[in-house]
Amino acid sequence: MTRRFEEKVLEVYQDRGIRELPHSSIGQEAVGVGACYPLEDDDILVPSLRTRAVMLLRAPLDEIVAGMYGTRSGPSNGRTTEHHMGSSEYGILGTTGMIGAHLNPAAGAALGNKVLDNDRVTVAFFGDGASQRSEFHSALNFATVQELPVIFVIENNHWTEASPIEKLVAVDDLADLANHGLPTKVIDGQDVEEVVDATATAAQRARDGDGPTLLEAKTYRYRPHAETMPEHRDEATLEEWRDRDPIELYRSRLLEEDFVTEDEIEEIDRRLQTRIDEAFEAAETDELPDEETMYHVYKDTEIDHWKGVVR
Ligand SMILES: Cc1ncc(C[n+]2csc(CCOP(=O)(O)OP(=O)(O)O)c2C)c(N)n1
Ligand SMILES: [Mg+2]
Repeated sequence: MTRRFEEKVLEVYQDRGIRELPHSSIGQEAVGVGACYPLEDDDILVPSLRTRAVMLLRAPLDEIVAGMYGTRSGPSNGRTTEHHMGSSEYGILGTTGMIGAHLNPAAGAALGNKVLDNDRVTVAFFGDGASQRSEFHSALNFATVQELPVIFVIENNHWTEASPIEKLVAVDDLADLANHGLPTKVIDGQDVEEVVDATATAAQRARDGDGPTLLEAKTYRYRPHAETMPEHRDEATLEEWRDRDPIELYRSRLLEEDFVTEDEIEEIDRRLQTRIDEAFEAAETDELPDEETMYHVYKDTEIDHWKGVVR
């Protein structure tokens, strides 16, 4: 679903534009999907700028696409696009434009659930770039000291916009930066089952009251940082990662194990494509929000200026 959805986003963006600037997660889907799969419906999810799978898992497709178009049926009724979207209804804490700023709120959500003595786990996703922010350390330290039910998942796609992570840190594994006394595990982010297993173990630990875990999932994005940005990475490395495509890997495994047939996979694909196409059609005709929607968002909002944003 995540792959087909993102392909559609790119197609529409290149063809006629949408309000949101796509930051594609193509290539990284197994991290978000795998980490959410073993969770309960009322666990709290805190996505990174790129964890597209989180919204797709929890929110109705029509609402997500409306969010991308900035129209009134989106979860924030047009106040923000899906890129930084949250929804208390769907148990998703929205992130902000500040990389890493969602990590302390994630620990806060986990503290809340601990105080309420419920069984809910919080899972926070963030990139390798966000691991360079001070929030990484304050959130991990606080969560460890307080034994909070939270899982931190680094989506290490090896690049922070235009900077390779190897130029930013002197360690091979970012997990080695997390010297805060919590368990850490480096996992293959292209292997969805490995992500599921690691998250299931971390979730159990959190529910047992034993505290947080940090998972570092090694992965790669196939697209540039965002659609308007230049490509800084070399084609050979990209090709190596494409050879370990998470969806192809899992598809081959399922076929080898006779778990599904080619026909069944094609049928699933067709069904998804139809649902996605319908959601985009609905968003094309959805209305933009009323002017009042913008009140109390920005001080002294220039409504005319806002209207001038190209759809
Ligand atoms: C504090 C801060 N610095 C810089 C930026 C600009 N910026 C937006 S995304 C990004 C890269 C983030 O890299 P990473 O955390 O690895 O996530 P990825 O884009 O690779 O998924 C940067 C530098 C920002 N949004 N916030
Ligand atoms: Mg990155």
